Amino acid sequence: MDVLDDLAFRGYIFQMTDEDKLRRRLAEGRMTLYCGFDPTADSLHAGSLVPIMGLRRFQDAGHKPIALVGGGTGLIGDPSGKAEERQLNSLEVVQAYTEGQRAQLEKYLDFEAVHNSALMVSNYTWLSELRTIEFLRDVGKHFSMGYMLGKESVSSRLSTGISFTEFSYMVLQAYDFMELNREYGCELQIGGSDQWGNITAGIELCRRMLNKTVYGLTFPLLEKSDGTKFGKTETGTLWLDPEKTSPYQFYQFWVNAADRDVVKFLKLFTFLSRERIEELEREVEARPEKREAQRVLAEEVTTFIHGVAAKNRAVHISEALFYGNLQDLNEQEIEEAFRGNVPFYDINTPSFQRKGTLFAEGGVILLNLLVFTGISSSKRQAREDIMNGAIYINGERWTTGLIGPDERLAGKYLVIRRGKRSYFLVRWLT
Ligand code: 485
Repeated sequence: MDVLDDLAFRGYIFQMTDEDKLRRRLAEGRMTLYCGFDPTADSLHAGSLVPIMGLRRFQDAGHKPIALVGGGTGLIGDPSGKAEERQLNSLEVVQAYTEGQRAQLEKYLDFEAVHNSALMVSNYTWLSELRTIEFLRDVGKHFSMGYMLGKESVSSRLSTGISFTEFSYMVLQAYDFMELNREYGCELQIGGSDQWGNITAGIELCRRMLNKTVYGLTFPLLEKSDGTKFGKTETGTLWLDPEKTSPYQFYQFWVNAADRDVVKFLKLFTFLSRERIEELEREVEARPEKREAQRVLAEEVTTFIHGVAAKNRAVHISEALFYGNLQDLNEQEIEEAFRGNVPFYDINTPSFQRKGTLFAEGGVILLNLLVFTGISSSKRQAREDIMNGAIYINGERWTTGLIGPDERLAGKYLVIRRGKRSYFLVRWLT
């Protein structure tokens, strides 16, 4: 299928410059395109998925993608979509973020393809070499005040305030497009809809300074059917770095997609064929309770981002938790499922042991464990919780006073549940 038709089917297109011309140009043969990512955090997040996968879809259709990391622009701060002036980060911080994002982006594009291998660049390379006088004379002359003030990113900030630093941002991004056109023949820039102003500024600059026709395409901003922001979990942002959001948490995010969102997500976030997606769409209609579409979505996205081994682990953890077979989990899986997700107690630390007597002949005294950890709010509450059968150890209801050492999962963990859904992780080493 034609790449633009495929992108349209998948909900990737918000705006394009001169669609007919772009279509004809794409049909003529390999095109080089780029998308820029500013290093404003140490990891990319769910919001970067559509742009990354967008580059990848163009590459799979035979075109050459450039991933640009904004080592230079990240030092300035894009006002697009921002209600307030940004806090500037230091050069060291931006450099560290740049390297982190570079390493992540490297995993998602093919840098070994014979004819259209991907490229990775940082605009610090050329922006840091610019000289003020030349820049203002040669580039600045092409931007009228009226044009710049007319951009949404600037006009929306005139009443609240915008520095010359952020005001100038669009010129730097425009300069990038020109640089990439000169250096690599890059003809298309893609990005989220908030980037339209910056992208068209670059198109304008290429026309004026190089007399070249180049193109722009933007993606819609994502919304969930319930109106909440896409890409947020209970604990915050859905990061692509497995240290910040574990593959299990990542998988859970997608498994929990609403029926009203899942088909849209399958189109945007998987490489499944149109036929397969339509088949899954019929599944959602006919048997929503089976959540087949959500499962396929979660497996596909998790595999693309974290690889097949991490995906298998996430599936295994999810099944063990769902059926209460915690014994099936190995040490790594227990940590991935719970650490950072639920309250964690290391009962072997001196500070914990100072709380009182925890160990007796034959194991840990459950009542004291519940009180010292705060899992139950008082001794009386702890007694009640145990008597009412509200306490589960490793998925089993626990009504006796002691927990023996053999109960430990992987020889070191106890997973405690109080009531229906409050989980706690206890590490017990000796
Ligand atoms: O030449 C360029 C230099 C920098 C950029 C693009 C081209 C980055 C761009 N100004 C930007 O700020 N992008 C955002 C970011 O990096 O977080 C987001 C956009 C989003 C999507 C994504 O980057 O808000 O719409 O384009 C890739």
